[in-house]
Amino acid sequence: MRLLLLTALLITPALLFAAPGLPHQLHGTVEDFTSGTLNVFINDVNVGSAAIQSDGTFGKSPNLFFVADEDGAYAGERMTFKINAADAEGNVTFVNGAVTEVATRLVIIGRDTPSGTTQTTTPAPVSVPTPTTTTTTPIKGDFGGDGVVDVNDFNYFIANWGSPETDLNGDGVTDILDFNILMANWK
Ligand SMILES: [Ca+2]
Ligand SMILES: [Ca+2]
Repeated sequence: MRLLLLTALLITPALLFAAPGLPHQLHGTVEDFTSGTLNVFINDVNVGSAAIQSDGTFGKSPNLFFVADEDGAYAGERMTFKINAADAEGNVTFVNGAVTEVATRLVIIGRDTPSGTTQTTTPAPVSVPTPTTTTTTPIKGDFGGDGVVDVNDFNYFIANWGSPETDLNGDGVTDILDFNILMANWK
């Protein structure tokens, strides 16, 4: 019994640290290369290698490429690249379960253009601003102009029934159609 308990105590911590994280899938292009290997490093440790295809791509179907996270310890770490053994541009932050497109190339001292490495990000949803509407047109049916359609407007409306005076829909007469508009705008 005591031996079993001791064994359990020894195994439990190992299980806790062994939880694997989802891999991070990488694919993209390697400038000026049509063969060789793109190596991925985290903290100077080679964590994955992808074959560069004849069209300069890597990680494309059917040669999908994943950086595994067997110990669940890579989230937030920075992945850097080497083309064969030579330093390549850019870095990608490891995110469990993410898919990142990378365009990389050799680091060349004195290259005057910025880094060629890109990381796709899910664009943030565009928030459509609520237009600030200034009510410049008077409320239909507010004949008194006090901002509300109420009994005063109603009385005036009824008094002008049939006339163009309180016509709200533009047909030249005040009738049931205008009454409906009046009711729709009732305070
Ligand atoms: Ca009114
Ligand atoms: Ca009318």
